[in-house]
Amino acid sequence: MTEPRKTPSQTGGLSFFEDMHPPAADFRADILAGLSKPQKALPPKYYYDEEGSRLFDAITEQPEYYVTGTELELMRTIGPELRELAGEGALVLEPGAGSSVKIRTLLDALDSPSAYVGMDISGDHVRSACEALAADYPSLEIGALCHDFTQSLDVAALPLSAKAHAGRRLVFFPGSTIGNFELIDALALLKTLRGWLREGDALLIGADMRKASEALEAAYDDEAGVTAAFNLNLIARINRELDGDIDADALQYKAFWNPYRSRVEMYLVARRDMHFTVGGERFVIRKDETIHMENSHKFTLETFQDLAAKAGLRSRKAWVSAREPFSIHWLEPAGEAC
Ligand code: AVJ
Repeated sequence: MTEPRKTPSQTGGLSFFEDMHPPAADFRADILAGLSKPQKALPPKYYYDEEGSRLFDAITEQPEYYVTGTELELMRTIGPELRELAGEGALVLEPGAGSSVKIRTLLDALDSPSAYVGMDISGDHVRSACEALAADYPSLEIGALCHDFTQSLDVAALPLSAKAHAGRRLVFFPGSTIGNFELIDALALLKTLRGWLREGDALLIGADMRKASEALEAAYDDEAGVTAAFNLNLIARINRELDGDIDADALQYKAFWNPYRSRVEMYLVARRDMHFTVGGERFVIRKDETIHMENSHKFTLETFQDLAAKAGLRSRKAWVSAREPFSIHWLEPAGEAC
């Protein structure tokens, strides 16, 4: 069931807010399942509680974490080309919309975009982010959707104006978020996004690139310890919300570049044998055993384009930043996904 449409005055400047009721995440079940695996692993989507979101923003300001600044600078550089490729009156759709400056950079570059639709699994989050955007872009048609980007989406059914529906659809997926998925899941996600596109529409997506292991390991284990704190915050959240007693001081954050899988892997390593309880269940971690926290895959232009091609997306244009290599791809639907 979808919520009834709200008038703009009720939605703080938004044309609409709709709750597509994404399947509720089960924090307890997911954490207990992760801790019960032979290789303990915690799902990274749970990083982003209030403190976690604050810590992630702080990561993007660390000198070693080149990802956010590099992508933003590249977006600014290619603005005129994006304007050309998108044409007039594009409908911009952003899965996993945050409160980021990247979307503003894109909207500023485009030639009178017809509408923007932000989507996020957290309804409150996407609603306030889109309301803030609406305050800055009062003449732009803006909608917010509580939606899980791994679900399909009928774009034609969104309550947008005829003008917006007539525009070229431009799906914006920045940040190299695609790199946090296992390749098989990244492929599935690209296929899902491909499903939102018609002939002539496009996916604009950021993908971080392979580079020297020193730069990668520094980016994911900054001097100031913010990335370590970001990881340990999930342990604090588990202790707080699931009545856990994990001794966070006995866990050491460790990030390393795995060249064979072309990804940075992030772990918490036990400094000693640990016995703990979470959600009423008992667990043991031996000294030097790890909890796998996250992966961040790094691509070359070819490996990313090959992945996109498998999802039925053809590369129209790709740009690489001048300093730390980061790529932005303009992909268009090509035949069928395999
Ligand atoms: C979510 C893709 C933006 O992998 O670079 C950063 C997540 N984790 N530092 C990344 C992350 C630790 C980040 N992105």
